[in-house]
Amino acid sequence: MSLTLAIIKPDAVAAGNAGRIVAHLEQGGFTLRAIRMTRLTEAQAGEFYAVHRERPFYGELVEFMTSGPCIPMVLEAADAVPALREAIGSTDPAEAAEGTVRKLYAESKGRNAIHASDSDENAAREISFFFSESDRISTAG
Ligand code: FUP
Repeated sequence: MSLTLAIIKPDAVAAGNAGRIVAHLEQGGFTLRAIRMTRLTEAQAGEFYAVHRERPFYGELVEFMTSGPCIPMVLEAADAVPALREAIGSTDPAEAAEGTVRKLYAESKGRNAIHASDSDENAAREISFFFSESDRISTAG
């Protein structure tokens, strides 16, 4: 088993889809290990998405991610990183496969409902960005 980070983004929280997205992921085989609601500051969103700093959509991305509360969570599954990437679907919901979170709940490429770590290395960095070791509850046993 391994861990990954998901964030239910401000569009999905505002639309009242957070519970449905958590249920969808749980039904898809992911176990919740930590979850909280937060509103990112501009500095936090900028740091989280630092890798995109030079991209043309960076300003819009930071503005969107700070526009309202979001829900970061730690999910556990076998090969959690690729499994969650598959479950959320393509960045652009128009290209996302049927049954994926983005196909079901995303509005557009920018307002796309959910974030998921794209590598084990980034998952470790992103989990520590939002959670401390003691926030991650083992649900086994
Ligand atoms: P993803 O890993 O699928 O979330 O996609 P990327 O890492 O490529 O992009 C990170 C975020 O930047 C996306 F979730 C939304 C935003 N983005 C845009 O707003 N426009 C783009 O053309 C590409 C990404």
